[in-house]
Amino acid sequence: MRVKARANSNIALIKYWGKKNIGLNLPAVGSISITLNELYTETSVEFKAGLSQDHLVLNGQSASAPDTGRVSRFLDIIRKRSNTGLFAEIISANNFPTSAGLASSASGFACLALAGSSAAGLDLTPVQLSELARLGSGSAARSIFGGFVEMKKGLESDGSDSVAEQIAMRKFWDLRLIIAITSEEKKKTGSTDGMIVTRDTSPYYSAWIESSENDLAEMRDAIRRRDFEALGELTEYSCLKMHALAMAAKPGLIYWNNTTIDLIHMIRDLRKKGLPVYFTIDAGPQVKAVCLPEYVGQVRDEIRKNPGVLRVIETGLGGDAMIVGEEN
Ligand code: 2P0
Repeated sequence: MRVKARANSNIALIKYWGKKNIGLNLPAVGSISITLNELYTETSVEFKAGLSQDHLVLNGQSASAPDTGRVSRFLDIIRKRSNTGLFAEIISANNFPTSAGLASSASGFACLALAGSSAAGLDLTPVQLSELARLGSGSAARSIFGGFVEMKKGLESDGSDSVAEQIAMRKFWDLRLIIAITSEEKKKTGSTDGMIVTRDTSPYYSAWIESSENDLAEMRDAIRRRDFEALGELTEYSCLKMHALAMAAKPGLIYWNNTTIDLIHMIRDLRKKGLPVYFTIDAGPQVKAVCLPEYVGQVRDEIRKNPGVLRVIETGLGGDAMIVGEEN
């Protein structure tokens, strides 16, 4: 059976950076994200007799060996759990730039976990899907769920409690994100490599780990109270703390370009002028402005004035990963 799924991307408000176990992909810290409605991956998977290897079509093209290898290793987990030896044909597409700091691995592996496990006949619960997705990419565990999501770092050595859970539904609080695309290039250092060099060399790593529980507790509380200012301040704080941590690695990781920095200053200036808007930035140069619905137009117009902004994507909060098609 060919199964097609859709999963939304997400953006962390409290960031994940660092792993305590590379093999099981266990995060060293928990994280809190919002799931994004307008950025998604759609993937269909069919395990087929007669294939001598997995075949991946990514965004309309036969995928590179490294991309196919990462997907194949992930499907090996599904093959083992479902006792199938068949290889698969995987067709996947993002509706946004791949590997440019827009969390394509988050929506990608969440989607592959759902489509792949269903195509293999496994009927997993959302929590089991989250655990499976985590093995593909840490942030993917969060993209199984819609709305406001917390990823737990977990205590078990086998990773069974290192899963995400929804902490509030999308309709609980209508937040908007305006994403400024400042580059469509693939980033130079992927997140996994960046996290390893940070853990091994950044002198701020232990402080990052120690302070994370407090950040998570404060963000949970800000969401519960629907306190936008508290959410925004914490979001910028966690973003800058993560980038400072990574910049202090050897060699230092700099994911930003000039426009990224211009937009940071611009967003803070807008706030001084009374516009409630905050930024966050992942392991890439795109700037994501968080605001309430009534300010979307003003924030978008201001961001567009910067000549380094290639285009802008607006989104609200999205829902759970879901199956969108099945055929025999
Ligand atoms: C996050 N990022 O919390 C953080 C903030 C980027 C910056 O999770 O190695 O692709 O596959 O577990 O999930 C991006 O890293 O890393 C990420 P892996 P992932 O969203």
